[in-house]
Amino acid sequence: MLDAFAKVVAQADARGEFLSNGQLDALSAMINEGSKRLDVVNKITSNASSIVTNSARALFAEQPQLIQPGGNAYTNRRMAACLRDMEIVLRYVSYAMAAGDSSVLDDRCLNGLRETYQALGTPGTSVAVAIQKMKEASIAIASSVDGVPLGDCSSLIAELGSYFDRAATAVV
Ligand code: PEB
Repeated sequence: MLDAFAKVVAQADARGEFLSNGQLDALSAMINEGSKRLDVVNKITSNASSIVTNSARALFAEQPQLIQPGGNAYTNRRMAACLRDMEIVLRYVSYAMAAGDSSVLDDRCLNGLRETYQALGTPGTSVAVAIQKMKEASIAIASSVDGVPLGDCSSLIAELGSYFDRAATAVV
């Protein structure tokens, strides 16, 4: 598990080189946007349950067969497992956002997840739709103004989106 700093150190060390100017510039940009980054993490963290439930509701409205007899989210047990899975993915995306690096998401959540869903008979494409809905909800919340003057958050929002895309791609 790496963060943005440990990642560039590992990359430079693998080549036996000092950190490059490009690497230093990227770390410096990361430090300059540090408070915004933590704000994004905080907004997701404090709205996690509504992000999960609203996204699940939207998924089941689009794909009602999932909650009908024979569907993979039919019965309370499977519904609970589904909501739990969505929360796990959102939690690891929030960790990746905090770390500025996807390795925690990759190693501890996505590694082997496609195969797990195949073995369970859980439709990965539906999980990907659920993740996409959490992406939209999280970006809407992270970019909301709340009466506070909003600076340019475009690169942080793009980065946040990329972690969700990574998760969605990993399950299909
Ligand atoms: C991954 N999900 C399920 C299981 C596992 C995971 C390992 C099997 C064991 C269990 O039920 O607990 N666990 C989960 C995860 C990590 C982990 C992400 C990462 C660290 O440790 N069903 C649907 C939807 C979708 C869904 C499409 C969006 O119809 C999910 C939610 N996951 C789902 C369901 C089950 C499951 C298990 C329904 C139960 C399947 C079953 O037992 O038949």
